[in-house]
Amino acid sequence: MAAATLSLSSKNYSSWSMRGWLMAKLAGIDFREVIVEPDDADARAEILLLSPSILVPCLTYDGVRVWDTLAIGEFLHEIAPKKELLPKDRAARAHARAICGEMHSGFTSLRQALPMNIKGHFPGFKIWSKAQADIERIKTIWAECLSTYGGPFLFGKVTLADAMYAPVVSRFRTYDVKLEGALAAYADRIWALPAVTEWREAALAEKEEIEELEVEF
Ligand SMILES: N[C@@H](CCC(=O)N[C@@H](CS)C(=O)NCC(=O)O)C(=O)O
Repeated sequence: MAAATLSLSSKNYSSWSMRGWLMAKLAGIDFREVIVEPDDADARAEILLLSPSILVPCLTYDGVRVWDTLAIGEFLHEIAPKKELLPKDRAARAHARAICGEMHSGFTSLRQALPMNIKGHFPGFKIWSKAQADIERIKTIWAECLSTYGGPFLFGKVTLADAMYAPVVSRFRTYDVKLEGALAAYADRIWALPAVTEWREAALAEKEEIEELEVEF
């Protein structure tokens, strides 16, 4: 079997890369990272070859090419069922899929106003109302999951849902979004996961900076 590959872009800025990578780590597959620089024309051609959507991440596994993070998560769940990347219980699984879908298709204000930037830290960052509404919705999602399933992760054990929301934890840290109690503890737990630690250490070691995301606030 050819080695699996996962195309990624910046570890500091690319939240979808982070999600796909964390999912692959949770699934325990062996894979080679293919880092592509989206601004570079040659690299874009390379991404196109790897991923018909011209987006990262894209997983190639055993001759199967899967792009789009939700599809990657579902595929990994199928090939590594013992890892229980989605909850065993059907109702909990439906709940997990719903909040993964919500992350995948929503929270556009949060994404625009608070782009992922692991290296950045902007204390006292001013958050506009639409982004605040997204933050409140995310807090509600986390609180409901933690109280329904008892923690320590959203559905008890770590699942795809935690991978989907891990970049949000990063954004909250970067833009000084305050959390309390169980939510703060959950965010700290995500940040301390070995895979998340590995990812953020690699992000900190990255040299490239995207100027418009490095504004002084
Ligand atoms: N819906 C896609 C979103 C992927 C996406 O937007 N990826 C961004 C990086 S975070 C990208 O590849 N952008 C390419 C570019 O900007 O050229 C998914 O779930 O994978």
